[in-house]
Amino acid sequence: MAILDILTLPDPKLKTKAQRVTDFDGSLAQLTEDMLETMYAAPGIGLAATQVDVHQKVVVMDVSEDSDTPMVFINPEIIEATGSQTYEEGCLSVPGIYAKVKRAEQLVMKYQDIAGEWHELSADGLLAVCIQHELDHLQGIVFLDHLSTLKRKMAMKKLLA
Ligand code: GNR
Ligand code: NI
Repeated sequence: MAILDILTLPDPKLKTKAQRVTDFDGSLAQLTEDMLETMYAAPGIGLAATQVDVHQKVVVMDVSEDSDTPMVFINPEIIEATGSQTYEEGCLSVPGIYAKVKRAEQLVMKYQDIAGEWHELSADGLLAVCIQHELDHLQGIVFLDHLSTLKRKMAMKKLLA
């Protein structure tokens, strides 16, 4: 187990698009363990591999109240999204900045587990917010990219102050 360094803005590596995972081997299992340890230590409720400078489609999450429900999603894809909700988001890669972001309320995601088996998960509320936030990271998108130009500029100014 190891705690990994988390990239923060304005690091351009956060804009990298992740590649599909093709090898379901021991190094993938090791990566997900290290990502979970890093997420819990931060502390955060989700972490995308992009944030630890690994540009593969790997996400870990735990949105449970007691932080005792780790989830690992490999090659996740949202296949249905409906409704809308607004939630005040933060991000370990954008420390100290919080802003309301509008996203889908319900979604269905397909993903592989670390053995390569496919699953489907229906999500709403905070879990759906977190899934959309993490899948954005895999595409090189951070939550500030959902804000108006003015709000994004104000956030960047605060971040760099
Ligand atoms: O820890 C986190 N909290 C959070 C709160 C609201 C919406 C999204 C998140 S994810 C964030 C951890 C993180 O940066 N994941 O990429
Ligand atoms: Ni984030």
